[in-house]
Amino acid sequence: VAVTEKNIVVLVGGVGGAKLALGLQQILKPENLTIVVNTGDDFWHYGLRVCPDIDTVLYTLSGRVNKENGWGLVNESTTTLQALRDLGEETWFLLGDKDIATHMLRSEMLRRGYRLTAIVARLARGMGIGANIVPMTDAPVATMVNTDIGELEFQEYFVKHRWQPIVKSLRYQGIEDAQLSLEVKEALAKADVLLIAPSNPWLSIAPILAVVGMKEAILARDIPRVAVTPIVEGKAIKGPAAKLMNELGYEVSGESVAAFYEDLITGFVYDVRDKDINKSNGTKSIALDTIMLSDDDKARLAQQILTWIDEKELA
Ligand code: FO1
Repeated sequence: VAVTEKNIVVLVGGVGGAKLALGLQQILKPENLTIVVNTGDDFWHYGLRVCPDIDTVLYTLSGRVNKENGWGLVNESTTTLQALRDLGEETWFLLGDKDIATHMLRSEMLRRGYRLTAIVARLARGMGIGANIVPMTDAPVATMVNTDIGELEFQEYFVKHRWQPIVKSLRYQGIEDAQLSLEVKEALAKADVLLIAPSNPWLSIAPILAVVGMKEAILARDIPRVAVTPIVEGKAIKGPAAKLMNELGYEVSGESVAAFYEDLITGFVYDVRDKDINKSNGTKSIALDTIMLSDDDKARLAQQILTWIDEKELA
């Protein structure tokens, strides 16, 4: 089978993960691509359920994303937010007017008893996306960040405090009740390749892997399982990955990320800029240009990864 006929499942967080998902969308048939998204960043805000990573994927794959930020909608207005400010609210979390419509529809459907998986499918259809976007679980999970100024909800840590507090530890509240959905189970059962996007291993991928039965369902499959580094030359492309690794006591490098995934992966994609990669841990690796600026870069990287997997048969 040509690589583009294979079923690909990719685990993603926010901006970096959505970029690789867009690359994959460009080279795969929609029915062959399933994107499993972190929901640990989700929270209630002004009565609305906000799912930042899911929306980043939805907006990116539908061509609606604000490319400067990597999240939120393009051509957005903030009249509602200004009205909240006029009422004396702090409004540290930037909600655009059109973005609010997404949260309204989602919150209303949740109140009517729909599962998050069905809601995301509804939103994806509404945005004309053919690929399968599935939340990691239907249960509410909240990434809680234990810092030097106390325990913070994820968006308080990330947005309100601009990821400046020093992180001591993380926990995923509600994870013990988070089951695998039928949709995630089915996608993993028929996957020919599993990819882990260049998302934050601790903030984005670890919550996905912590869903009850997720690791087992992945390891049950004798398929290539390949992670892409979010660290290039000791730095994160975007966000707090490098700062967080340092605070949690890891060396900030692709090798550290490969070691973090060691039990799970059969292959690892480093960045070409990191020349002296240590391949001693037995995982097969390749160095590619992992920095995705243009849409062509995203398709190119996706194609290079799948071609490498095809040639190496990394199972
Ligand atoms: N990130 C920010 O840094 N500041 C914001 O005000 C902000 C608002 C926001 C609204 C909707 C949405 O879907 C995402 C938003 N993000 C914002 C991104 C969000 O914090 C994500 O969780 C991060 O990108 C981490 O994945």
